[in-house]
Amino acid sequence: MAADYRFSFGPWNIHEGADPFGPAVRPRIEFAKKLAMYKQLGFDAVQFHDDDAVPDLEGLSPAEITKKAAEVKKMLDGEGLVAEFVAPRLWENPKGIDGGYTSNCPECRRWAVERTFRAVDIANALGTNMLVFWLAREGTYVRESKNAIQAHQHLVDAMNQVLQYDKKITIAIEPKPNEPMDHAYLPTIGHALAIAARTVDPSRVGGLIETAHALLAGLDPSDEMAFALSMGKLWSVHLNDQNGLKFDQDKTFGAANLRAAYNQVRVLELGGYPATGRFVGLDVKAMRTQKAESATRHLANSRTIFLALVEKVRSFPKDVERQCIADRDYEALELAVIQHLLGK
Ligand code: XUL
Ligand code: MN
Repeated sequence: MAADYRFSFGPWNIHEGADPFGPAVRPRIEFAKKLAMYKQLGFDAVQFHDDDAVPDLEGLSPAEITKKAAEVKKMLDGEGLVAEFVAPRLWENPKGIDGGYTSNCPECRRWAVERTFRAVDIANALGTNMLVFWLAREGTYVRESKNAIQAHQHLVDAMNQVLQYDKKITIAIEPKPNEPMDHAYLPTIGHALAIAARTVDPSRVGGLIETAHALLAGLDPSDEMAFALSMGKLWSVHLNDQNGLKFDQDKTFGAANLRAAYNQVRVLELGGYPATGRFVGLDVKAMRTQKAESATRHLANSRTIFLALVEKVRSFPKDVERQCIADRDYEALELAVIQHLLGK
C-alpha cells in the first residue's frame, strides 16, 4: 500500500517553534541532519525554497549558485532522495517587501524575475523541472495601493519570462487567499489556472493545492483538488489541516477534520494520483509545545493518517455507495461513510 504513494516535505516543516508572539523553543537542526531523517520518517522527496538549497544566494554569482546546488544534489543522492520542486522565496528579501512580480517598483519586479531565473538554475542542478509559486506578497493590504488589473498582467509577464528562460521548466502555482497579505491575487486554483491559460505555454503551468489554503478561502480542499485533477493540473499537494478561519495553522493532516481529510484522499484515489508519479507533500508544522526529541512526529503521523485513510477509501463498500446513489438516499450514504470511518 505505502508503495502506491510517495511522500515529500520541506526542511521548513522541521522547525524551531518560533511564532509571532515568541521566540524559538527548540534547537535548530542543520540541513544535513534533516536530510538524514527523511527516509526514517517514510519520505522520498525534498521540497526546497531556493535558499533552502543555496543559503545567502543573493551574494553569489549564477555559476556559484549552480555549483552549490550541485553539491546539494550529491547530498540528496547520498540519502537516496530526490528534489520535488524549488520555490523562489521572494517574501523575505527587502526588494520583495511589496510583492515581487506585482510590486509597484519596476526594479523590484525585475529583481523578482531574475531571482526566479536562479531558482530555475537550482531546480536544474537538483534534477527537478518544477518550480512552485506561492505568491506570498503578491496582493495588497490596502486595495488602493495597487492597480489589480495591471498586477495580473505583471504575473503573466513574470511567468512568461520564466517559461521562456527555460523551455523545460514547469510552474505549479500554490494559491492562498490571504496571509501575509490582507488579500492575495490568486486565492484559488480557479484563479491560478485561469492565469496559467494566459501564459505563452499553458501546458507548463499547473497547480499545487494546500488543504489549509483552500479552507482559508472558504472552499472544500477535495473539490479544489478535483477541479485541478479534472484538467490534469494537480501537480502536487500540501496536505495539512486547519481549524476554521484563523491563521494558517498547518496542523497534522486529518487532525481537525477527519471527514474532510478522507475526502481529499478519496479524490486523489478517484483521480489516479499515485499513477501520475507525483508526490504527496505534507506541509505540516509541529506544535510549539512539542519537545525537541519528538518534533518530527507531525510528519510521520500525517503520513500514517493518510495511509489509514487510503485503506478506508479502498475498503468502503462500493455496493452500498451504488445503492444509496441509485435510491438518491444521501442520508444513508452519509451514515455509511461515518460508520465506516468509525470502524463500525
Ligand atoms: C505558505 C506555504 C509555504 C509554501 C512554500 O503558506 O504554504 O510553505 O508551501 O513556500
Ligand atoms: Mn504550502
